[in-house]
Amino acid sequence: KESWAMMFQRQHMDPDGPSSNSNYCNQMMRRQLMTERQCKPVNTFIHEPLVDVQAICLQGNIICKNGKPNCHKSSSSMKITDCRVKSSSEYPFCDYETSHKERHIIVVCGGNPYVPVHFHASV
Ligand code: UMF
Repeated sequence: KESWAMMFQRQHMDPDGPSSNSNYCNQMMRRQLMTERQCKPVNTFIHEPLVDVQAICLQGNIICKNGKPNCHKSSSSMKITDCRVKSSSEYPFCDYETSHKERHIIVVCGGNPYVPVHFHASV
């Protein structure tokens, strides 16, 4: 069974990316199985080494939007790509807008070892 930590890696880690084309999100959202039951509306891929993303769980502890204390903000900005489904997209033909950014990211950490389990936001 897929753990929360594995699910985070599948949905949010692309350390070797992004491939330079504007179809990035259309390809990656499908390849990483986020278009199976519906088109997942918003999803961020992180283009940094996994160890650097895991280290965020040891950095700045902040309160999450839901009031829980286990959100962590990266001390440095990270290369990310935001995928947002277009309003014209119609399942099963999921069509995404691709935007490459450099932002601090906020992840939710959990488990033992204490690792990223959800992507919360970029700021
Ligand atoms: N989400 C992102 O990937 N990036 C954002 O900037 C904002 C949101 O909050 C619900 C879902 O929205 C999260 O799913 C996250 F993937 C996405 O599976 P997750 O990580 O909890």
